[in-house]
Amino acid sequence: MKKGILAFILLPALICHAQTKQALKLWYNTPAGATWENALPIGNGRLGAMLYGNVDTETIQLNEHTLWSGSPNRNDNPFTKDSLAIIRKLIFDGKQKEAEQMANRVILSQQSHGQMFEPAGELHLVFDGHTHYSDYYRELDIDRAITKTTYTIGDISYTRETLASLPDGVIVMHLTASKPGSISFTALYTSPQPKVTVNTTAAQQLNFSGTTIDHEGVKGLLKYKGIVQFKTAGGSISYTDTSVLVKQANEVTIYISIATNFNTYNDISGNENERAASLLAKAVNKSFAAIQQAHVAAYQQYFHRVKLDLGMATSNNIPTDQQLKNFTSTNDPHLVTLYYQYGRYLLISSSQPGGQPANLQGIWNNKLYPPWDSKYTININAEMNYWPAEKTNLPELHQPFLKLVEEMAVTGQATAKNMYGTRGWMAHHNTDIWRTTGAVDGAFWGIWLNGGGWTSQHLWEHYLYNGNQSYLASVYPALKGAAFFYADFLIEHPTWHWLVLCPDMSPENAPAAHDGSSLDAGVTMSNQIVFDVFSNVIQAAQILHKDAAFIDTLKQLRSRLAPMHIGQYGQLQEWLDDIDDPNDHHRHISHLYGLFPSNQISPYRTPELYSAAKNTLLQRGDVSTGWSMGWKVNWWAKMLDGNHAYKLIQNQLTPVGTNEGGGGTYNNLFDAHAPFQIDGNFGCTSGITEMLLQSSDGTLDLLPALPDVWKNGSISGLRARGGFEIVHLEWKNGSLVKAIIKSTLGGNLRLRVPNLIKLNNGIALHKAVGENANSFYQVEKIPAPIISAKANIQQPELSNTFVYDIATAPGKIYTFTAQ
Ligand code: FUC
Repeated sequence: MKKGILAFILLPALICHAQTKQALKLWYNTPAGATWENALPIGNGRLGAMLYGNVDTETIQLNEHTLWSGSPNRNDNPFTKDSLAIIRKLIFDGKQKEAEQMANRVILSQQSHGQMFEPAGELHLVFDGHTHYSDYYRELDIDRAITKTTYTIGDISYTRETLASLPDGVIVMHLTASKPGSISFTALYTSPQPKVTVNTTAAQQLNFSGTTIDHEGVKGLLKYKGIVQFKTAGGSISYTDTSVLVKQANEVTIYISIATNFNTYNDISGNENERAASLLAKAVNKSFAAIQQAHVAAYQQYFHRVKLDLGMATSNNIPTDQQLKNFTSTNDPHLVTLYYQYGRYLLISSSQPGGQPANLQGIWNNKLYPPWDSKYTININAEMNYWPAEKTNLPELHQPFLKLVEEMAVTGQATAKNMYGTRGWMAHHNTDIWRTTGAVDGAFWGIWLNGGGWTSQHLWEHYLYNGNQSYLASVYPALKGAAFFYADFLIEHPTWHWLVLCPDMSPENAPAAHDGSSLDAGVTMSNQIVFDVFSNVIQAAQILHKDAAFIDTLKQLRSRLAPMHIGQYGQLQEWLDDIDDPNDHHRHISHLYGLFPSNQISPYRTPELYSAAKNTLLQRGDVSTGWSMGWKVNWWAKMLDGNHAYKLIQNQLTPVGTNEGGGGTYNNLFDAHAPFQIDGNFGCTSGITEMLLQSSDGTLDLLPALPDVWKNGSISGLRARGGFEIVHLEWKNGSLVKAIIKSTLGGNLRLRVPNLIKLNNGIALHKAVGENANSFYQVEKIPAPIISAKANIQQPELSNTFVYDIATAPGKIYTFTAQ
C-alpha cells in the first residue's frame, strides 16, 4: 500500500483517538449501580440531578436549590449578653472548660441548629426486557454539560441524553433507539420525603408535590411542586394513578420542572404550582435539539472562558474511574485538567446569578438527613466553594454567595445586638437558607464569631477583581457592619494588653492545655481576620471618600491587635500562648488563613512568618479530609513549592478509602471528605490556578509554583486582581515563553516572572521600583511577629524571579515573550 493511502486510512482514526483522549469527559463502561457517588451530576444552578445510567432502571435523582426543611426562623440565644462578662473572665482565668459548659447554655442556640438542604425525590424509568446488554458506555461531557448513556440489546442501540437547561430552567432527557418502535418503559416517582403526594394527569404528566419536614422545632412550610411531562414520537402512552407507561415509541423526550414557594429567606409566599407549570409550558414545545443547542451555547459562554493544557494523556484511553485508580503511577496530566475544569463545571451547574449559593454538596443531595445538613459551614467550607469564582473567570457565579453575605448582614444585625450588644452584624460558624446566624452544634465548634468577618472578605475580593466603585458603594454597608461588630466587641487582653476577641476559638481545634475545650481569646486566625476586615473597610472608605472619623477609629484599633507569634517548634502559633503540638495533624490549619486566602504572610515581605507557616504545614502533614487537602494545594502554591502542591493533588486524586485516615475522590470525581463535600473540588481548582497565577502579594505572579511534572503547557482566560485578564500563558521546559495580558482598568502592571522577558516588539522592560502604584495591589503592612527564643527559623531559599512595572491603558493587550 502506498504511504499516502495508509495515512489517508489511519489519520481519521488517529485524530478521533486523540480527541477522545483529550476530551473533557468523565466516562465509564459500567453503570452507577446502587452507588450515588458513581452517578453523574448535572445542574442549572436551580435544579440539580444525578444520573445513574443503569440499564434496566434509569434513576434521575432530583434537587431544587430552595427545597430546604423548616421555614423562616432565627436561632439567637437571648441569654448571651448577661453572661458574657463571666464567660470572658473564666477564659482569661484559664478556666476554659467551665467557660465552655456555660457557653453551651447561654450562647449556643436553644432552638434550631440550622435547617437541611433536602432531596426532591427520584424519577425511575423501568425498561421492559433490558437486562442483558452489551457495548455499555456512559459519559458526562463537561464541555457541553450533557450526560449520555448508550448500550446495545440485540441489534438495537439505545441512547439517553440528559441536561439541566440553563436558559429553559428544566431538566430534559431524550431517549432514542436505532430501530423505530423500540422504546418501552414505565415511569415512577419515589421520594424519601414523608409528606409527598404523587399523581398523574391526562396530559401525560406525572406530578409530585409536598411540604418539607419540620426540623429541630422549626415547622416545615416549604412547598414544592414537580411536573414530569412525556413527549413521544410513535408508540403509545398511558397512565395509572402514579405511573406513566410508554410503549413502543421511536423517541421520547422527558421534561422535568420543579419549583417551590420560596421567594427569599424571610418570605415563602410564592406559588410553586404556577412556577412549575409556567416553566414547563415554555419548554415543552421546544424539541430536544433546540433546548440542547440553547443550553450548550449558554453554558459554553462561561465554560469556554478558561482553557487549560497540561500536556497529552499518558495513560491509555481508559475510563475515568480507572484513570483515578492509576493516577499516582501515571500522573496523567489530562486527569488533572479534567478535574480542574470539573471544578468550574460544578460551579456553573450549582451557582447561578439570582439563585442560592452552592452548599456543602453544591446542589446534589439524596438524603433526608444529609451530613452536616448539607448547609453552609462558614468557618471554611462555603468560602472555599467560591475561591475559583473570580480567578477562573466566573465572577457572575460569585453573586449568589455575595447575596448570602449581604442577607446575613441583615439577619446578623439582631444577632450582634441581642447576643453581644454590639453595632454591626455577625454570624457564627454556620448558616442556612433562612440565613440564621446563631451559634450551633456545641460550644466546642460553635463559639466562633468570624462568620461575618470572613464571608465579608468576598465582597471586597469581588471589587479587587472588577474595580467597580458603584458596586463597592453598594456593599460598603455590609463591609462596615462587619467592622462595627469587631470595633465594639474587641476587649483588652489582661495579660498581653492587645485587643482580642473573647470568647474565641481556632476552628474546631483545641490545644491539649485547655482540657479539651476549644475556647480561648485572641486566636491567630481571628486576629488575622479582624486585621483584614479593618484594613478593607479603611481602604473602601478612602476610595468612596466616606467616614473619615471611622477610618481613624479603625486604624487605632488595628494598631492594637495582636501580632502573629512564632513558637518554640518554629511553627506559626495557632493560639496566643505557645501551646501547639507539633504532632497535631488536625484538618483545620486556620491560622494559615493569613497565608491563603489572605496575603498577610508572604515569602517576599515576611520571610520569618513564611518559614514558620512552612514549618506548620510540614508538622500538620499532607493527607487529610478532602477540603483540607484542597486548602493545602493553595497553601503550597503560596509557598511557591509547586512539587509539594502537586503532591497534594496526588493525595486528593486518590480513590476514596485509599488514603489512610483521609479523604480522596469518588468515581464521579466528587471530592470525598469523606463523605462527599464539594468544597474540596473547588479548593483544588483554586489551588491549581494559584500554582500558575497569583495576584495577592502586591504583584501579578506568573508561574509561581509550577511543578516539575508539568514541563510544557498553557492556560488562557484567567483573571487577576486589578482587572487584568490573562489572555494566554504558555510555558516550555518549565520556563515562561509567552504571556498575553489584557488590562481592563489600566494602571501599573507589576509582573513577577521566573525568567527574563521582553515586551512584544522587543521593548525592554523596566525593573519594578518602590511600592506598586496600582491600588488594587496595595498590601497592608502587618506588625512584626513575636518570635520564641527557642524557634529555629531558617531564611527561605527562594528561586530567582524578575519583577517589572508596565504602565497599562484600559482595553490594551500586552504580549510578553521570553528573552
Ligand atoms: C467543618 C469541618 C468538617 C466538615 C464540616 C462540614 O465542621 O471541620 O470537617 O467539613 O465542616
